[in-house]
This record gives sequence, structure tokens and C-alpha cells, in this order.
Amino acid sequence: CGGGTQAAPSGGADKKIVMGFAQVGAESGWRTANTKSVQESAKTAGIDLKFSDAQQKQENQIKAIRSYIQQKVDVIAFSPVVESGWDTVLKEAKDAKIPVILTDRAVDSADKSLYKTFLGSDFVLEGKKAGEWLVAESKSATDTVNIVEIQGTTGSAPANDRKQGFEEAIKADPKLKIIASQSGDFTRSGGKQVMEAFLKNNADIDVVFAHNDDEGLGAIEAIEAAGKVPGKDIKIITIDAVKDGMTALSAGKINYIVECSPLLGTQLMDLAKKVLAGETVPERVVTEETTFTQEQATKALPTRQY
Ligand code: GYE
Repeated sequence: CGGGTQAAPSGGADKKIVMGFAQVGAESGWRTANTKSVQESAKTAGIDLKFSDAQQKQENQIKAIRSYIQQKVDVIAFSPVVESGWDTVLKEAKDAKIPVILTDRAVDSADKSLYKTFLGSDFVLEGKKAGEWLVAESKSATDTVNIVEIQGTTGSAPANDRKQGFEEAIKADPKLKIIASQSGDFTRSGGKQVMEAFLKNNADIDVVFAHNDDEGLGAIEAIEAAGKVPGKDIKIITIDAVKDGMTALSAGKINYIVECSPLLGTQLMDLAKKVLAGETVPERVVTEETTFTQEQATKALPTRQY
């Protein structure tokens, strides 16, 4: 198709849409489920997917995006590992007239014309839900409630926003205090290491708020190794609700999980088709999510897909 106007992949008889997808990495159960969702949905939608794994490094993602631009893909989708530093490469895509869709994580670019839409969760709300549960749970406490926070990847949208939402919610009760906060990079080993250090330096920890299930699962290992009982001696709140997290919640080792859905593939392919057909799409598409207590996790587990 020549023309000079917008490339219209849907116009050609059987010309498949080509999508370049720059994934964050394979750091967590959530990410594995997300990758699977994107790959399966592309197949179902008849979209030719070029996939790259950046191993949690922004420079790798930038390289992948530049290579997609060079290959003249029809659309680029990516989940930005951190929020800042994207303007240059996004401008390059725009100049090449390749639309960009943000999925899962946000960028902090002031120029909203650098991407078509952002599909993903409301991370501030997730942090808030975690904090609100703790406020209710701590109602009858008479002493200070000492919280340690295991943050996600430094500078990432979910780490920034979950921290913010959680802090806002726990302000409701001055008994609730964050006594330490550090990044576990959204991994199990990171969560374990950070928790080991927290346990060494703080004699009295009541609650762990981990920014994802994997970090919480790592923290459980550290707590058990220190001879304490996770879920009882130290309460644990996490975000994601992947199978391993839900299993630990059902077993009482985690106390509460806020859901973050990784199943973004179908909506992503849909948005890509619309964008390429020249339809207007909403600037922001928010994923619907719930929360889980121990009983709810036990009920949900048998049919949990990921
Ligand atoms: O919570 C975490 C993953 O960006 C929402 O990234 C995603 C987060 C998710 O590593 O498990």
C-alpha cells in the first residue's frame, strides 16, 4: 500500500498487522502470565507479533523499540520498565508514523501525543486498597503498628503509585508507621534479601507490605528462616494475586492480596486494530480488579488461570 496517507494494514487483502512488543522482562509470575496473554491474544487476533524481553533494563527496551522502528512494524506496544526517559525514542516512533500503545506501565512524558493510549491498572488505587485493609485490620491495636515496605522496581509506575496509594490510606490511623522501605525489584530473591536485612535491623516488625506477590513470597522464606511465622507473627499484604500468591494466602502465610490483572492481551490487540483503522480510542483504559481474603483465595484457586 503506497498512498502517503496513514498505512492501512486492514485495507490490504490478507496483509497481517505486525506488532513489535517490548516486554519488561520475566521478573515475576505476573509477568509470565502477561507475556502468555499477549502472545496468545496476538495469535487469536491474527496479528504477527515480534516479541523482545528487556531483562528489566530500559536501555534494552529502547534498543528493541528502535529496531521495531527500523523494521517498519505497523504498531509498537510496550510496558515501560521505568516512568522517565522515553521522550526521545517515542519521538522517533512518532516521526516514523508508527503508533505506540502503552500497556501495563505508564511513562511520565508531558507530551501525550507520543502515544495513542495507555492500557493497564490503576496502581494508586491498588496501594490504597492494601492500606485500607490494614487500617480496618488494625482498629483494635493499642500499640504502634510497625510496617516494612518492599517496593517494586525503583522508578517504575507500579512502585511509585502503589507506595503513594498505600501511604495515603494509612494516614487515616496515626498508629500505622512505615519503619523501613526498600526495593526488591519485583522478584522473589529481591524480596527475600530485603526482608532478611529488615529482620536483622528491626526487632519489632508487625506487617510487610510487598508491592507484588513474588516479593511477598521471598519475604515469607526470610521470615521462616528467622524462626517466625508469616501471616501470624508478621502479617503480609501483597499485590497481583497470581497462583503462588493465592496459594500462600489460602494457607494463611499471606493475609491479604490486592488483585492486579496481567490478562491484557485481548484488549491490547483490540486497541491496536482500532488505532490502525484510524478509530479514536480512549486515552486511558483501566483494568478491572478485585481483592482477596484467605477464604476468597481458597474459593478462587481451583479456577485461577495463572
Ligand atoms: O505487579 C509485578 C510485575 O507492572 C503491574 O510488574 C506490573 C508489575 C506486577 O513484575 O509483579
